[in-house]
Amino acid sequence: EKEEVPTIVIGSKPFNEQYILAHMIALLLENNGYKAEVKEGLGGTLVNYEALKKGQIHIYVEYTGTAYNNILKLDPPENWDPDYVYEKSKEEMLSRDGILTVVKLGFRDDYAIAVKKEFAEKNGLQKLSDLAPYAPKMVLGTDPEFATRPDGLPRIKEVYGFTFGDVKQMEPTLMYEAIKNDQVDAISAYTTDARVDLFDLKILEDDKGALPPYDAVILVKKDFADKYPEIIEILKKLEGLIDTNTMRLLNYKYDVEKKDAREIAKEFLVEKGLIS
Ligand code: PBE
Repeated sequence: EKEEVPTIVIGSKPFNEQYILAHMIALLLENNGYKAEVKEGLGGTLVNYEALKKGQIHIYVEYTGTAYNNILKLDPPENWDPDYVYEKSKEEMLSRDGILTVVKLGFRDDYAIAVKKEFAEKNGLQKLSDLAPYAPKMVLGTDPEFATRPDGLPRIKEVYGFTFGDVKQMEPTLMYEAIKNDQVDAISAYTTDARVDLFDLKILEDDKGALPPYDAVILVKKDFADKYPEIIEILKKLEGLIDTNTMRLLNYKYDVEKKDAREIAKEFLVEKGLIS
């Protein structure tokens, strides 16, 4: 083990891929002789970001649209160009907070409003605009952030002009069961979650382009990166390695097959030849 380097602490938000990816980073570092510790479900977006700024954690996985809107509070551009959102958030996190975007993992995990397929078919719903006459009578199930984030419900209200009759906030993983069991009528689904298809949900097309793209990126504090350049080189092995379908499959193993996040991460890295 590399004695001079402190234990590398990896934060995560409280959901499937965040656990899997945090363990993936930890395993990769451990395989290279470092000590690593995963904080599973440390908190939401701002808890992880603040902890990173303060040096309480060293690494976590964030999403470009989340950084742009929720962390940096930047105004939405005319059109959401994923490259622009990536570049702009990368630049601003670095200049404002000394946070480095080191790797784009290769997948997007977007927010999307989903309803039951059955409900969509019965009412001829294809896109978010179609929901306007129904929403005031519907209950939306969301994660703890979507209802208040500028890129969440407030943005939908602003662009589409409707709101839901009621909003129930819950842990992300519970949204899918909640709609399956008719406890809510729509959810703020994550597009990498396997349960969208498995539970016969329909994602309503964001026809007015309200919501941003969310490319997954690894964030590290710049002073830490400068001090330990080898760690950055190791993290770069994850660049573009996980496409959206792959992430959905890994999440399936966690949520449906009930496998351990660390095991899922390990299998994946072994299969890719990145750890032995
Ligand atoms: N997301 C979409 C959110 C939750 C779902 C992954 C971009 C986030 O963690 O910011």
